[in-house]
Amino acid sequence: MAFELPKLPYAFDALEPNIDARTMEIHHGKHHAGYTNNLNNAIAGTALEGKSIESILSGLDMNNAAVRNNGGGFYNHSLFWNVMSPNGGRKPKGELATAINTAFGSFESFKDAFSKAAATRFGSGWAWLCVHKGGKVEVCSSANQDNTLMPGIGCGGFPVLGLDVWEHAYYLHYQNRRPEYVENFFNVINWDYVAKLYAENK
Ligand code: MN3
Repeated sequence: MAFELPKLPYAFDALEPNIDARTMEIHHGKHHAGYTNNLNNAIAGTALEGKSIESILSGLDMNNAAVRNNGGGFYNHSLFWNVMSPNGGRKPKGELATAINTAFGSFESFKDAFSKAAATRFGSGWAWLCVHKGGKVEVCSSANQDNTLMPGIGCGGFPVLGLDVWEHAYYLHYQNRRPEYVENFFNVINWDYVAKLYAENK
């Protein structure tokens, strides 16, 4: 069974003005679709065919560039669409809020750490909030389409929040102003979904 491009859970323009419709259309319909097709081509006829994406990434041969780049791209964007919502923003609640406060001292300190990870990732990559077994959360970043499910990448926990800082994610609207894109991402974070991933993977 081949991997399929997941449907966006909202309209292309639903995240305006924080993320513009044209960027969403190209990002989902071209970039994510490309990673999905290339992943399917890379695993066709190999031992990886039929495995879950989590299993493929956690057991990845990091020298397998086609699966590393496209498997990461498939997974990362599937997560990315779901951690955003037109009804997002505000702050996390419940046990996720407690975990963030325990790790960072406050939501504002977490936001600073996450924004710094996103701003200082040189070139293309992702910023992450991860959960470790036991419930501790940590912020890190990774290059290209790598993610923390892969062996030896970033802080190594389960990614519950990811931010794409490739230029294709923001350049049409923000040009070189990555920090402004990161700041506005906080207006659309779907904390209910992040909390669900936290609860399932802590
Ligand atoms: Mn992208």
